[in-house]
Amino acid sequence: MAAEDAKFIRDKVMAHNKWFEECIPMIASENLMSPLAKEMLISDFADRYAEGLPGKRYYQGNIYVDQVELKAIELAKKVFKADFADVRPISGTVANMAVLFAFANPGDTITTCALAQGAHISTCEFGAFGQRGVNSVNYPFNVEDMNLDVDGTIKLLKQVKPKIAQFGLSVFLFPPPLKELQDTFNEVGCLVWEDCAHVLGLVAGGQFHDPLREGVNIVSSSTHKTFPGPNHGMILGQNLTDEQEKKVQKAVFPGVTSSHHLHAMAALGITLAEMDVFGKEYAAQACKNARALGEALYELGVPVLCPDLGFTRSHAIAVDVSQFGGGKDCAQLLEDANIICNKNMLPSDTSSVRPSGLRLGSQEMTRLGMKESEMKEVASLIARVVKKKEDPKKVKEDVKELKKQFATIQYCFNAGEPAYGYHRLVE
Ligand code: DSN
Repeated sequence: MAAEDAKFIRDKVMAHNKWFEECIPMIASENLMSPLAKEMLISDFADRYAEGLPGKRYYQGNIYVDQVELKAIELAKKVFKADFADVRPISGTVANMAVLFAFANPGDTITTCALAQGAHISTCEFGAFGQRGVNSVNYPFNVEDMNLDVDGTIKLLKQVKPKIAQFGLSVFLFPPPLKELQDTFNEVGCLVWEDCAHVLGLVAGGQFHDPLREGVNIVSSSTHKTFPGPNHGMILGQNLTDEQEKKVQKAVFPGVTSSHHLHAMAALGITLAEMDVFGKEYAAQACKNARALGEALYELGVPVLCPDLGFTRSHAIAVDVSQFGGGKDCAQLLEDANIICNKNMLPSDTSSVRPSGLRLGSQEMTRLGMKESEMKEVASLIARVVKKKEDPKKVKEDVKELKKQFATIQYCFNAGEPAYGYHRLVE
């Protein structure tokens, strides 16, 4: 019966909520929204349409939607010190597609990072880039530093003269060497684009790097990874011509969206306002926590990449668990212990199904108030499962105990409210 089916779905969602309340989530691409931002998702904005730009819509009923969107654009420009912002893309990949539609034609060459080195799937041959028909050429990568080989990249850029030099990773441990490449960008005359999805919250808080001050013209992003907003997207611009800005706006609508998920756009606006106030403290702590997690795991005998470079400058670390059964098995054992992470390819891997790594992110537990000392406790729980092969069920009880102490959300206007559960619209 349909009612039973609906009940089934609701019960499963409730069970998921309860489970995550008892978990330590460490997936580097997820986060928790603030109560105020989450409230926007159940507002009437969720039921409405808006196409086009504020003041130039194709639907009536957008009086307040326009005001919210203009405020969100203003906040995005302020937080990222950007000349231009478009808050309508409904995801990071949709933002990437809009940039492609705006600036790349089939047959154009774009230089990108390679999938095996941690690039996002949308930049691959079989992803949005390939499907747009662009010719992607990968930068040489220095596995020791988990970063681009600067000399090789300069050589490549001069050789292939790309229309666009694109950057950004999903295992984003260190900032790309943009300053070192600046002269070459100028010589080649390419547009510089960075997909900042993983590090957007760090950039907002003045950590990791400052792409728009380092020669990047276009930032595309999702808004729910280190940036603790809704599942949504955004495009920022710097030093673009009016014509280029219009191209982006046209690519977003009607290129790759019609209406743009107004409730998520409002939640993005709230998160921008919160990051304007709390972003600096949150981003600094997320980076300190990731480094502390890396250090603690390393000391416990669990290999973490780049020990000589302090493991990471972002929220993420890459862990080599090849000697403990590989990423697939270790991620499953950790899930059995209520520690949620994902298996990940390391540069030497050829299989994405059975890779040797794990990717761990500190950002969500940072939002819940964990500091460096708790990262040591988390590292110890991970090592008990992965290295010592303790029964995950036993470790799970200790995970639950630790998580109980971190049940409220921080770095937002309603700090201290429960992180899980309902957020109703009330006066
Ligand atoms: N696939 C996501 C990640 O986890 O990195 C990014 O879209």
